Amino acid sequence: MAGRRLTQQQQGRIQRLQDRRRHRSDQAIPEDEADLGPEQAGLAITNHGATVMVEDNEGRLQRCSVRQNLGRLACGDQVIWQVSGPAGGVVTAVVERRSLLTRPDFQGQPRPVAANLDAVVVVLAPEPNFSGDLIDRYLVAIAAIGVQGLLVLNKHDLLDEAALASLLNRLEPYHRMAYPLLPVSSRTSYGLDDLRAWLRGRTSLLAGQSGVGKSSLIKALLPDRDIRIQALSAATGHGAHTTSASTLYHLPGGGDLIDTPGVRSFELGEIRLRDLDRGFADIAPYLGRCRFSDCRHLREPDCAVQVAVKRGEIALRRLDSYQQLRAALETAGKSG
Ligand SMILES: Nc1nc2c(ncn2[C@@H]2O[C@H](COP(=O)(O)OP(=O)(O)O)[C@@H](O)[C@H]2O)c(=O)[nH]1
Ligand SMILES: [Mg+2]
Ligand SMILES: [Zn+2]
Repeated sequence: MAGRRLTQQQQGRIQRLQDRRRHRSDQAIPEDEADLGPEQAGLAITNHGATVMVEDNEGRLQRCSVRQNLGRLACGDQVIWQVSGPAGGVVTAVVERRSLLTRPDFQGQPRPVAANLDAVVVVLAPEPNFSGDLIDRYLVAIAAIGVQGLLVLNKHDLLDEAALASLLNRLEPYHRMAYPLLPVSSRTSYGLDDLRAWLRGRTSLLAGQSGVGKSSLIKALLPDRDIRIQALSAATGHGAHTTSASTLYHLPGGGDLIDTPGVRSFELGEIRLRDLDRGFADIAPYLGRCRFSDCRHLREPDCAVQVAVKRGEIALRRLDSYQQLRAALETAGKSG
């Protein structure tokens, strides 16, 4: 699918190039259009509006402009680029994205942030404490963009056995839904090898409340991040600006980590009512089994969801959270 679309785009471009060459003798052609190098694959590492840093197949950074018709690129985009001069190139095509995280811009329009993600790591900690509702919202948002969710419980070093057991008990509904849960400590490095193993072979980003330790984890996972930032700053000429833009890093043990400073606590965003069930894999199997097709699972007779709660198959807290989110989405008019 992705290949076919790209091929069509490429065919279109080749056709246009040939047309231009035919007219070359009698028409002025912009220099960058006429003298492009061969098409090469690359990976968008970071995006500064008009300029995108593309990593080429040899791992070198190429400063590229972007063809206007491509729209805004996201960090993690796989691109086709062509050398357009001594100092860089131009991105001429974007491979179809397998997933896309967007964030509303100042006009409320969705702006691409991270493309081709495989997973979002939700970082939790005993301090600041987390609410189940917050986790549920993250998981709905994660399910809506079609990527995997991983729960990481950071600051393991602050927990004695009883406190850890109590937190794990609170997280039990997620464990039942087969979300992996990794207790770690960026301070003592406890569990970090397990986290590295999980991240290997995936493109991930870290999300979570302020103060849970995301920056500390990124530091632990990416020992040469500062060197990379310096290289990016030098290559873009944007100086320290790079640190505030979403950036893709290669993890030393394999896998990629996209650092998105602005969206670490991303909220519901583009979520619609129909996304809700995907984020509630514990409740979804019972929906549609109630006596009334428009059952709201409150006090209706023969409600399959309420029966499942009574049997302990659905945690009551999860149903409350589902009802709250549903009401919020209906109020916001996102019933589509
Ligand atoms: N005890 C303990 N503190 C941690 C750990 N990881 C981070 N912290 C502390 O938690 C605070 C917030 O960390 P930070 O990485 O800035 O969190 P962020 O806001 O999610 O990026 C800092 O004071 C860190 O030193 C950990 O594993 N154990
Ligand atoms: Mg931070
Ligand atoms: Zn019902």
